[in-house]
Amino acid sequence: MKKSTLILLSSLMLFSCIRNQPAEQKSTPHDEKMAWWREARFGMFIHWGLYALPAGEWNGEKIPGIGEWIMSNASIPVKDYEKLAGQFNPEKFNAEEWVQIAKNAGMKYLVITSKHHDGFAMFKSKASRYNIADATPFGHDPLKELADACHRNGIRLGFYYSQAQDWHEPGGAFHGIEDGHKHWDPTLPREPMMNYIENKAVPQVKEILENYGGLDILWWDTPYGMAEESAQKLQDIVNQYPSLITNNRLYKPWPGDFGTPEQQVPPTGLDTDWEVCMTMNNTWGYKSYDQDWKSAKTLIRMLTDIASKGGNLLLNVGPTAEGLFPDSSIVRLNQIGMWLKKNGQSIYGTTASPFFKLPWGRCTKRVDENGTTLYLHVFDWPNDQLLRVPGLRSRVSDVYLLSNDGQKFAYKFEKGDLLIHAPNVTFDPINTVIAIKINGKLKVESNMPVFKDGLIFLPAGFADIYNPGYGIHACLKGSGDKAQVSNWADPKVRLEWMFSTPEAGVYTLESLMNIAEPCSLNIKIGLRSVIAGLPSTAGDFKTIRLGEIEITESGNQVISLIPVKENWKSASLISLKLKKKER
Ligand code: H79
Repeated sequence: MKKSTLILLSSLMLFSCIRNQPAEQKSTPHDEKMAWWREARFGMFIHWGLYALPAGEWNGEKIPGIGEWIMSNASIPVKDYEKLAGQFNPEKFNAEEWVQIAKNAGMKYLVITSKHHDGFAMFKSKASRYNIADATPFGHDPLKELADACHRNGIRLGFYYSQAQDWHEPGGAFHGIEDGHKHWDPTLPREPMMNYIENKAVPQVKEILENYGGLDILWWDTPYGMAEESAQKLQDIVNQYPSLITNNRLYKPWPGDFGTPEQQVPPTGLDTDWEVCMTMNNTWGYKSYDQDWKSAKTLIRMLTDIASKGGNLLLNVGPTAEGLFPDSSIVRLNQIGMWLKKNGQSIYGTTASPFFKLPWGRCTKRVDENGTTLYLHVFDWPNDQLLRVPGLRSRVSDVYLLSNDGQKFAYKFEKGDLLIHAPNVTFDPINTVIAIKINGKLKVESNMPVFKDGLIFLPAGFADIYNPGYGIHACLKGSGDKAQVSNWADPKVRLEWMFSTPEAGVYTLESLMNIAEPCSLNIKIGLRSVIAGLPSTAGDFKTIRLGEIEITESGNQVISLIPVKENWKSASLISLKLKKKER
């Protein structure tokens, strides 16, 4: 073996799936504040407001887009939208029931919209009469009951507060304000945003932090038009609550306590704490006719995927104007809860996977005074009775089914991999969790693709798929050798692979792809890039030559495939190969 290859291999030993996992070091005050949140892993988002009444329809017309945006999307005049308050009477609202559903789903915290962009406060407010206690026949404060129910049940509580957008106020922001657009309602006079910040946002934020027995989370959103000075006024209030956790959406450059990927799961972990917020259908606020529900399988695997990357999932429910959760939401929450009752130990309080990629599923880990446990989340149960755990270089003392520790699995080590004997029974078709007790120190050698036999082979299953929050999502279909990136229809979607090569030089690129119509891809490694023209493959997978590219330095690399948006239609991809060109 060449010396360079040796150096490369040893540096790979430390390279895991998480690009920047926080080191397990002494805990800081920040760590102490975040401890419960990191342990929790799974929370409920609730979007509830006046928009639940129109439920996605205005004047008999179905309004496209997310339901809580109906006022903006349908350009509803402020005075017309206000009238909804007169009809809002959620008599079936039962705080205890909501909290029980969340708790039973295995959720540890709840974040509810105290005021969304429409400007209507769902709590009793002295700062503005446009609130549920003063402006509706319901006439009292449901968030007070919800807070009490959370406290009774040991569920942590957060409020969402739209600090910048407020479509009801002369000084509130709206979509387009930064580009100089006008509010859709010309009868709403304009005022400086600071008036709104000082007279409504600041007093209301004081109210919610004071009146509910202490919030655990304050969830800001869409900082359109926010000046730093405005943000600072709100931050000054937050600073009086040292245990309060806030997100990164108060003011654009400010990181807050956690990052907030919305409607998308990042392909790898992030440097900071982070929480994916996600809907079960395609809307946050209730829309009567949105029946495009994600399955329990998708949601359980999503929670697992997020945990394996070190993040939290905040999963949304949009209650009706009567105060009920949609049945389809309840059914899914129940199924997730049943899975978590058996397998929760593999999610709560776990940290990110030490593996680069696992072709059959995901991994989470727990390091505590009892040592290290790896939880293998098997999405695709092997049909050759062999589950390969790549590069596990630790001693193992036990391998068993998490939901039944009497079910042990035989195992052996072979060529640096751990092989687990998987019987011909699929224990859980959604996600079977196998626990591995590590004896001593955890050591994993990365299975990141490397230069071998003159080429670098990058399978679809090893790709990082960067999906946009709002747009068409590409996904991995199938598993193992048959895995393909499919539904790659949105040009905002890019694919990346990490790999390593000890050999700088010129490489030719080819890919096994199925391409609907002629289009082009921008391919980048480091500072080099090429544009590849792709022919149509007439409905089949074909090997396509993508040209050549220079790798200027040996070592770890990232290759990106970025659609050229002008002519992008749709493609699927099975693999990418880089072959070293002999000179
Ligand atoms: O509260 C939920 C959403 O209402 C809020 N954040 C989550 C947690 C949110 N605000 N904006 N967005 C999400 C995404 C923005 C979508 C947009 Fe558009 C698409 C802005 C422009 C195009 C919606 C549709 C506004 C105009 C058209």
